[in-house]
Amino acid sequence: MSFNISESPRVRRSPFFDSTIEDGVVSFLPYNKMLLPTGYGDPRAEYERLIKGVAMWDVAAQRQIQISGPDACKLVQVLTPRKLDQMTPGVGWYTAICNHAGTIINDPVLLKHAEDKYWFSIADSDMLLWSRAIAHERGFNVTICEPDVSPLAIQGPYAEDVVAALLGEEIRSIRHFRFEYGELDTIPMIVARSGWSKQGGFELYLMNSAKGSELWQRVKQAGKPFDIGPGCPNPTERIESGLLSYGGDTDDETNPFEVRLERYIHLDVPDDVIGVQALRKIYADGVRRHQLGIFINSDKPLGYSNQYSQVIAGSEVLGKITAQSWSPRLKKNIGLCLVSIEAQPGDDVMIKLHNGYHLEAQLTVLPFL
Ligand code: THG
Repeated sequence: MSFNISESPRVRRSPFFDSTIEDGVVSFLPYNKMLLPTGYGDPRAEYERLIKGVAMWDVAAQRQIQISGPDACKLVQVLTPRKLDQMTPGVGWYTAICNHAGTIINDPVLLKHAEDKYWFSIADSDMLLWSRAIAHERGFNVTICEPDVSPLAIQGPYAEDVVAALLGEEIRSIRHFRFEYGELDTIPMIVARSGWSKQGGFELYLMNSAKGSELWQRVKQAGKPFDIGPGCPNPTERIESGLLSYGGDTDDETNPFEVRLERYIHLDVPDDVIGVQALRKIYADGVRRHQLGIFINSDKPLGYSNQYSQVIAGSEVLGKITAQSWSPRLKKNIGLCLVSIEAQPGDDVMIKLHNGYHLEAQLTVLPFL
C-alpha cells in the first residue's frame, strides 16, 4: 500500500520539512494540522541513538498558543487546574487542560515569558479555538494567536554537548524545564531544557520559519562529532519512561487522576478554573480506571497494531491497551493500559488482540524504567 497526502493549506508543513525529506523521512502523522515526522526507516537505530547517542527531531507540530495582554495571567489560570501563582518568567510547566467535565483535552507545556505573556506548547487538539472561546465568554482582555514558533528537539545523552557546541557552554547551566532567549547568528530562538523523552535534552524554539533549513543544517553540523541523526518522538522510549501521549493514552472520558497527572492538579484553585469542580467530585468519589503498565508474554516482538487490544480476566473486560512496544532494554513486550481500578499491579490477565487472538499478560507499576 502506498499513498500520498493531498496538498492543502490545511495540512501544514514544518519549516524543517525539506530537511527531513532530504534526511530520509518515511512517515508522518497529522498533529495540530501539521505533518509530524514519525520515522526514518530504521526504528531500532532511531531508538538506540536516543538511548545512547543523540537525535534531532522535527517537532514543529508542537504549536505554540500565545496568550498576551492585561488579563493573560487570569486566563491562563482559568484554563488549567494547576496553581500558577508561584510561576516565574523563564520557566515551563507541564499542565493538564480539562474541560468542564474534568476530561483532559490537552497536556501542554506552559511557558511563562512575562506576567502578561504566555505560550502553551500544545499537544494535538485545538487550543486556539478553546482558549479564544473561553477568553471571550469570561470577558478577558487578551490577545490570542499562534505565533511563528517551531520547536526542534535534541534528545539523548549527548544532547547537551551538541547544544553547547552550537550555542556556547553557558547553556549547560539551564535547568530542567527552564528556557532562555538566544540567537544563532541571525536565527532567533528560545533554548529550553525539555523534550518528550527521559534521556535528557533540549528544545530549540525557532522563531522565524524562513530559517528552518538553516537551523537544521547548523544542528546537524554541531552534532556530527556526536554522530547525531534524525529521529522522532519515540514510541518505545516513551512507553518505557511512562510519558503520556494525549489522544493515544487518553479517550473522551479520561481525567488527569486516571493517567498519573494528579501532581499537576490542585483542587484548591479558585472555583472559576475550568474543570476543577468536576475534578473535586471525581477525586472525592474515587476514579473508576487507572493507567498501569502491562507485560505481554510472547517470546518475540509483537507487531504494532493501531487498534486497542482489550485487557480481560475470564469473561470480564478490564480495559484496553493504549500503546505497546517491544522494549529492547527490558527484552519484553510492554504496554500502557487503561484498566478498571479493581485491576492491580501483579495481576495476571489476558489480552485479546483485535484479530481475536489471546495472550497472557501481567499488570505492573509505571514507569517501567
Ligand atoms: N515539548 C514541548 N511541547 C510539547 C511537548 C514537549 N507539546 C506537546 C506534548 N509534548 C505535551 N505533552 C508532554 C507530556 C509530557 C512531558 C512534556 C510534554 C514531560 N513530562 C515529564 C514527566 O511526565 O515525567 C516531566 C514533567 C515535569 O517535569 O513537570 O516532559 O515535549 N515544548
